[in-house]
Amino acid sequence: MRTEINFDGIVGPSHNYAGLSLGNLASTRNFGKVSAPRAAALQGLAKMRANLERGLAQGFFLPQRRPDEVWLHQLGTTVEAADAVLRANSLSASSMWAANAATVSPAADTADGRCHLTVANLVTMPHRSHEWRETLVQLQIAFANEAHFAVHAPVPAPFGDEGAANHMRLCAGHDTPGIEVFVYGVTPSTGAAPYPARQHREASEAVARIHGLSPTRTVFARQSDEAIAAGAFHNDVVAVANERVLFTHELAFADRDALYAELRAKLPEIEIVEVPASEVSLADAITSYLFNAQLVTLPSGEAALVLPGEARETPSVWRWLEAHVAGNGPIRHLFVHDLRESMANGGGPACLRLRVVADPATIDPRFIASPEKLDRIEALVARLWPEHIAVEDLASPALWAACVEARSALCRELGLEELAG
Ligand code: SUG
Repeated sequence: MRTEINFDGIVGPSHNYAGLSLGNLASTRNFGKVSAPRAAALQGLAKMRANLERGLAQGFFLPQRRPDEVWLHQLGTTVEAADAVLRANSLSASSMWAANAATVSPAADTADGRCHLTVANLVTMPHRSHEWRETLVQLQIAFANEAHFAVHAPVPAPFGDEGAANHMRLCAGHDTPGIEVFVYGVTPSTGAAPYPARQHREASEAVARIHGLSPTRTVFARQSDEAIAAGAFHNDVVAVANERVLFTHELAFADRDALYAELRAKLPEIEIVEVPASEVSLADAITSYLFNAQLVTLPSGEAALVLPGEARETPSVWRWLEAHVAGNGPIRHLFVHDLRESMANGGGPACLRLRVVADPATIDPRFIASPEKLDRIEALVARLWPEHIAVEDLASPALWAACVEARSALCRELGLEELAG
């Protein structure tokens, strides 16, 4: 049976705070902080385990090989010879944020009745621009069954594509035809743009064509400049959708009235849950990652939000959530997780996962989680992931070797030797 599966990126052993993501306020603010890769990975695994226990289907992607020596070689250098910035760019564990791995259109939406996945090129940020190669390899293994899946290489530069983080799907049920909403940003042509718009309309349009989506069920919406300037470097920092529910901040979109009208025309049963700026400011929405929650449908049919601890610690946000759940709103349950390590780099619960609607039996089982498999991954992480990394450690050959070995050991543990090299 086709169901929604959340694939979480396992946090890699090189997780660190090198402050590489301009426009991502957490990344900039936490530059130079000592990271805790082992705790980071365990926090992510605990979220996966809890979602499994909630009756949700769960998969994972493996961390990528870091330092990325293939990329450094393409740049005519090595990890030893590279300057500190380039070296940090080769060492980021940013592939943990699986919402940026690809854009996924379920089989019910596409012309050929297969689930289509286009790997994101992530060209805007140097440290993320080299993720696509290994992502493509993993997706080609996980979704090799061509009767059910089509995995596409990234759209070419210069059109920036950041994947599912800027894509929402609204539908009556996960396996029924949906409305796919592609959200793009525009860097203003005049004046100083504080931050880059990372998702380009041209890339979104290309993905929609490649996936064979029906134009009548596809929507392109512009992100508000205000949201980008406030630190919403991806739309999933200010809006999230699941089935009939669009949960959004009032200031997420450039023309919200036109967007809501279009969505209501295409899916009359839509429920738009809008949080007004007068109750939760954009700044609070962004520091708390209220909208970067995973909005999921529990086996009971009720909707739940899987939130980061920061949401409970932000008074305006927690007040709004408690009032919503106490009232008649569509979100019935709140689950809070400590994801502090990923959050400090601007990655919340929803950043860490890629949603795929499919029959789990059609996917390579090595990427599917079970409690027993999570036990084994946790034990290996507890043994091999560095406890701490300071920015100065990024120059340490011993750290590079430890990161490569830890990741290879995980690949072998999961029977994915072909990724271990
Ligand atoms: O691309 N952070 C990521 C966070 C991605 C969050 N994903 C979603 N919103 N879906 C980014 O900005 C920080 C890395 C560093 O500074 O080393 C970073 O890449």
